[in-house]
Amino acid sequence: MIKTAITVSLVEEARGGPFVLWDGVEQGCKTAAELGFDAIELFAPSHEAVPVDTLKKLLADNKVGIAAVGTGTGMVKHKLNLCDPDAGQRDRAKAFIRNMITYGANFGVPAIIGSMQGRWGGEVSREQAFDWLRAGLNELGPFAADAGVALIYEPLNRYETNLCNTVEQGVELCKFLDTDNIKLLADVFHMCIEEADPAAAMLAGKGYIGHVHFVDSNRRAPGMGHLDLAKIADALKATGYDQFVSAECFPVPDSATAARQTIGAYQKLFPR
Ligand code: LER
Ligand code: MN
Repeated sequence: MIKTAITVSLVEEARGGPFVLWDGVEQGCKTAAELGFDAIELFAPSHEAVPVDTLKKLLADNKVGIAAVGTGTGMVKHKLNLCDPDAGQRDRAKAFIRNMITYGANFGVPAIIGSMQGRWGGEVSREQAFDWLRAGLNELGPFAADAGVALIYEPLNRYETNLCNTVEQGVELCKFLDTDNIKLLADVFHMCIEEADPAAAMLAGKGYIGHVHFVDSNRRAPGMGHLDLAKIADALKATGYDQFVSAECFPVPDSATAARQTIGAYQKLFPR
C-alpha cells in the first residue's frame, strides 16, 4: 500500500522553498493527522532540533507517522556537500548526513540526500565529483544499513545539480555502488523538467525507488499544474511501489489549501 506524507519545514533559511507546513513540528503533526496524511516528512535545522523523545511523543499523541528526514540544511545553511574540493568540508558533509541517518533511524525512516550531493565544476572535474559521490554513498549506505534504514539519493533537475538529473542516471549510479542500500527519490517536479516521459521513468525505476515527492509540473500541489498525474501514478503503482508519496510542494496559495488539495489528490490517485 502506498502511504501519504506532507513536508514540515523548521528551517527559516529555506523560506520560499517547496515545503507545505511551516508552523512548527507540533502544529505540523496535528495538521497532517487532521487532514488524513499517514506521516510528516521533516526538514529540520539539525539532528538536534527536535529531540527524539519529543518527536516520538508528538507522533504518538497525534497518531501520525514520519516518512523521512531531509538533509538539505547541510547545504542551505552550512554549504556542505559531498563533492566539495576541500576534504574537511566533505568529511563535515558526511558527518552531517550520518547524524541525520541516526536521527531518522530512531523512527525507522531514511534520510534523503538531495542538494547535499553537490555538483562538478571549477577545480572539480566530472569524473572526480562522481568518484566522491560514489565514495560518499559507499560509506554512508552501509552506515544506514547498520542503523536498519535505507539511504535515499535524489536525482535533481539541471539547475540544482549536474550529477544525476534523471531516474535512469540514478539507477546507473546505484548499479555501480558497492552497497545496495541506496534507494532513489523520484521527485515528479525534477522529473517534469528532465524526463522525456515521467511515467516511463517511474517504470524504469522499478525496484530502485524508495521515496517519491509527488507534486505537479510547477511544484504546486497535485492538480494545480499541467501534468497527467494519473498516468504517472499508474506507472508508479505498476512497479509495486509501496512506500510514501510525499508533498514537497510550494505552500501556494497558502499552506492549508496546498495541504488539502494534496491529500484530496492522493486519495483519488492512490486509493486504499
Ligand atoms: C529536495 O528533495 C529537492 O527536491 C530539492 O529540489 C530541494 O531544493
Ligand atoms: Mn524533492
